[in-house]
Amino acid sequence: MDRKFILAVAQVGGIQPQESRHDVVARLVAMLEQAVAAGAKFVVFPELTLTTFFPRYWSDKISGHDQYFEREMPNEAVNPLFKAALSHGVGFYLGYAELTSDGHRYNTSILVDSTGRIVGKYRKIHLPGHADNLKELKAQHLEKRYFEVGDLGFGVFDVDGVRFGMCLCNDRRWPEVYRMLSLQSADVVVLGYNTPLDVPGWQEEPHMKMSTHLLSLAAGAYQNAVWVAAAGKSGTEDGTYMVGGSAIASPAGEIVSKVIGDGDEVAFAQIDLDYSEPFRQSVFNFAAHRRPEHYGLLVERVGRGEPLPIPKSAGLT
Ligand code: ING
Repeated sequence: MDRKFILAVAQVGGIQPQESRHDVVARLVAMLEQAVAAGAKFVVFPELTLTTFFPRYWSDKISGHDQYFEREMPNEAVNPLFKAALSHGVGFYLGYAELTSDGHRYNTSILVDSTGRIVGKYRKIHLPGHADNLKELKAQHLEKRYFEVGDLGFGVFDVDGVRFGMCLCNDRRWPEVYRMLSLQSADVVVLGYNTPLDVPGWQEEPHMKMSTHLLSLAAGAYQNAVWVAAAGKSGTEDGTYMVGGSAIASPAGEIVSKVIGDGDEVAFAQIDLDYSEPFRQSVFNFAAHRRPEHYGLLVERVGRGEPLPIPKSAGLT
C-alpha cells in the first residue's frame, strides 16, 4: 500500500441469534464490495463479526456457546469473504470467537493482507463485564466467562508495507494499549467493538456511550500519533441495543469519518501516513520526551493504591 490509501470501516447492524454465518458473510462481502468501489485498500470489520453477541447469554457450561466459535480460520463459511477480498486485492481486519484445537477460547481478531494471507492475530486482553450469572438482567456481559485473557500480547504487523496494530473493543478505552502499539511503530490501529447501551454495573447517560467511544479513539490516536479505525457491531440484536459510531480518527485527534446510522454502513477516510510525522517529531517524539524511569507504577501496580512517597529533595515538611 502507498503512503496514502483509502481505509474503510464496515459497521455491521444487528446479527440475530438465528442468522447463519453464510447470511452474515454475504452482508460482509456486500460491504467489502462497497468499500472497493470507493477505492478502499483495507476494510475493518467488527469484533465477533460472524454471529450475534452471545456473551449476553448465560450458559451453565463454558462450552455451551461453542456453536458461536470458529475452529479454524478461514473456514467454509468465511471463505467467500477471503475470496472477494483476494479478487480485489484488498486487506481486512476480522473479529471472531476462536476455539483452539487444544480447547482454549479467545475473543480474536486477524489481519489479512491483499494476497489473502493471515499476517496478524490478536486475542483480546481487556475482557470487560463479569463471569457470574446476573440472571435478573435482560442482557448480561459474560466475556470474562467465555473467553480467556489473550496470550499473544499487543502485536504490530506488516500489512502490504504498512504497520498495523490491533485491539478489540474494551481495549480501546485503555491508553496502555495504544502506547504498546505505537512504541512498536504502528502506523494504524484497527479494532472492532460491540458496545451495548446497557452494561451491568456501568451506567452512564445513553449519549455518553457514544461520546466516550469517540473520545477513546481520538485520544488514542492523538496521544500516539497514529490513525485509529473502529468498526462496530451495532443496532438491535435480540432486543439489546448496541451503539454504532464506527469511525476513523487521525493523528491530530480528530474524528475524520463516521457512519451516520446503526445498521450496515461503510465509512471511509484517506489515510496519509506522512501526516503522523510532524506529531512524532514534536509533541509526541517519544525518544526525546518520554521518561520511563518515572513510570514504574504503570507496570508494578494493578489497581488504585496509596500515593507514592515524595523524595526528601522536595523539601516538604
Ligand atoms: N466492551 C464494551 C466496550 O465498549 C463494555 C462494553 C464496557 C462492556 C465495559 C462491559 C464493561 O468497552 C466490550 N464489548 O469489550
